[in-house]
Amino acid sequence: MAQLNKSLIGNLVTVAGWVEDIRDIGRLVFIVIRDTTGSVQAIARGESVRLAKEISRQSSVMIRGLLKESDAKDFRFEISIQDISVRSRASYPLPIDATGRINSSIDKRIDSRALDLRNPTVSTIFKVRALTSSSIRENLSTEGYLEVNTPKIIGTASEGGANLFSFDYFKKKAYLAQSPQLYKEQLIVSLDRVFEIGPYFRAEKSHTVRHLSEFISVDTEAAFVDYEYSMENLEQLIRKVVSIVSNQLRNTVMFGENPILRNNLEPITKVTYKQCLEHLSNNGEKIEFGGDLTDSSLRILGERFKGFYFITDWPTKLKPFYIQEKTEDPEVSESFDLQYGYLELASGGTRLHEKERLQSRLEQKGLRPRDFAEHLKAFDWGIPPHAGWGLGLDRLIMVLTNSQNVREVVLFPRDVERLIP
Ligand code: AMO
Repeated sequence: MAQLNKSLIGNLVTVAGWVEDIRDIGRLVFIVIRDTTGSVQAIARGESVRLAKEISRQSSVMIRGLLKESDAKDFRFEISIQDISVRSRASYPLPIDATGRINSSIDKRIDSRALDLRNPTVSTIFKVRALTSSSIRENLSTEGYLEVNTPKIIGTASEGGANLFSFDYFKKKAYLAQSPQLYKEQLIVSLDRVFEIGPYFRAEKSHTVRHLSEFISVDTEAAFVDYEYSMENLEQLIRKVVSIVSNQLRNTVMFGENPILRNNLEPITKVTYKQCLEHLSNNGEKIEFGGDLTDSSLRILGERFKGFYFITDWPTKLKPFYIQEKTEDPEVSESFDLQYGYLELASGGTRLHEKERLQSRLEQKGLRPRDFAEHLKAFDWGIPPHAGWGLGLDRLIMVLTNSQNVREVVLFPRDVERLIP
């Protein structure tokens, strides 16, 4: 409906869309027609009443009529109908109420996702998602990062660990990539700064509101920098994205309901892992140094540090083999996670770039250096010191749209239970 404007008032216009609502009051029929850009009210009188009464909600129609200014509070314009043609009839009963007035469970909605997207509150989430991706692209490109695409079908486990999907690939065993980690590091031999936005796959049997089997990650890697730079770079990106999204959503319901869009972002606090343990211990949750932060402990931390915060300096043994330890305290690593309340949004760090140290770290982690020979050879080619991060796009969109379940922000989510639609 974006094409309708004041200059067209008094003219015959044609609009196409779906019928969101019909109110039949006898001699008049009010029809609300919507497309992805908005809605308009059309009124059938006289001859067109008979045609209007036959239309079912959610059918696709084309309407021709005279454009007027509307007195109704929800509409700028109305169309006095001269002609209606039904282009595709919606057959009843429909599986869900696409206006969202009658609530359906997230599962039922995803089963009929294409129809669910006719609800403007739902489609707005995906507009935010598209805007977030494009502003991330634009910002990283401006910062000198080159967009790359690394393979998703891989021959060896990317980071070690057991959570990989494997399949037969022309009689060889292949895997779906769990992250672009090894490739993005190898590219640092020559490309200086790279980023990728792509799908990754994790065969984790997690039944939670934040885990998917297929998720989108934004990954960066940069040469001659360390984790302090990486955190700063991620913070700047988050600030830009939040400001772009809040400007765009200023006039929508979603804006009013979301504290991060309404308030100016404070500088993002940094808390070390050790400080987190102290806070947890003061709140009755005792974790020894080296223990992972459990779901319940992250919830306690999320209460203390509202909004975005970094947890830095994780124990080396908790982090993957490629993360560099601190020279002055090798038990602690140059690493960070970006949190939003209890939710982990990103992780990153300074990488090991010396081959011997990488090899011995692989061994310490119980991995075999020879399984990583393809990767390790790049470390003989003068690879610069480097650092980077991986940010879960789906989780960031949860935060930006104030959604409590990651499935809300993914068109066709894949999880332990779901493989269709
Ligand atoms: P990590 O494994 O922490 O780090 O993943 C990075 C971010 O990706 C998101 N994420 C997920 N989102 C939804 N469902 C999942 N199953 C899932 N798994 C991860 C999270 C997480 O913070 N290679 C490192 C990154 C780096 O060091 O550059 C990595 O993959 O938001």
